[in-house]
Amino acid sequence: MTMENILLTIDGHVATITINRPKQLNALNTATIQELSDTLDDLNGNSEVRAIIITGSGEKAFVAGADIKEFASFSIEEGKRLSAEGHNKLFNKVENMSKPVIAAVNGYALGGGLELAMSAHVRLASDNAMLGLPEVSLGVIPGYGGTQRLARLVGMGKALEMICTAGMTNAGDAKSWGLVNAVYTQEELMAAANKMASKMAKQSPTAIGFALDAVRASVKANEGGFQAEIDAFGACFGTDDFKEGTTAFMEKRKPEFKGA
Ligand code: DAK
Repeated sequence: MTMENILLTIDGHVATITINRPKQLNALNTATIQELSDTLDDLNGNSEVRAIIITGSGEKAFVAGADIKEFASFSIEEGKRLSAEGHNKLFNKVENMSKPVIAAVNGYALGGGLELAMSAHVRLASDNAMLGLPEVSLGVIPGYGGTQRLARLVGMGKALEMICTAGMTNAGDAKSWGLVNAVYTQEELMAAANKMASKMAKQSPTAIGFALDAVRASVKANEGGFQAEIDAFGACFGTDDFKEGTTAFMEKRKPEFKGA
């Protein structure tokens, strides 16, 4: 498989996927989502791999969100379809992996980037990381599971604060809220992620697979929320606010929302 947007290394039992679009702050376009999806399928079927790390290229960003320049032109139907597809292709796939996935959050984790990190089983962050769901500043809502997974991790109050202000939180606050497990310097982050992954890889892969299933079962009852998110996300694509939010981003100005 030729991959233009991600790098894959396998060292012993640990695989590391690096999203590699540093000039776009590793923003997720459809090609990158597809490459991640295919790679995760391969790794899930590779019994030599027992733990997976996902990180971003460079020192500035893990992933600064979905690629705004790409999704700005989507219609309501495309928005809904791509949201549902994205859930299955990437975000649910990460959460449902049979081996543990660690997100090494090495900088901005915004929108789809934070949603990707929240789909992982463990999040470690560098001390320069900034995390947030800025979607409402673009006239859209988190469409890749963020409305569901953020509330699970930090509780409804903090989740609604983060979603409704579109604000970013730093790594220290994110740790105190339970959004990330631990914070390291940029230099220490990958060593810490590898150390944790290696420790996981020494345990019984069968037992870990069952443990992941059991922990996931605790949230399966609430999956209706994901469909509600997909429907609401699609509806945003038909609004003037969405056009204004994405156009303002591309024109590098503040949006003026009319609420329509
Ligand atoms: N998409 C595309 N390009 C991006 C990007 C993004 N999300 N984030 C950054 N870039 C690009 C910038 O446009 C810039 O490109 P050039 O102008 O150099 O060509 C380059 O990366 C460097 O960014 P900046 O010059 O802005 O760097 P700064 O250090 O000044 O600022 C920043 C860093 C992270 C604060 C800023 O770049 C920023 O605010 N980025 C956008 C953050 C954001 O709003 N992300 C999107 C959240 S919404 C969907 C489902 C879900 C979603 C979408 C669709 N479907 C199913 C269709 C989810 C949506 C989101 O993720």
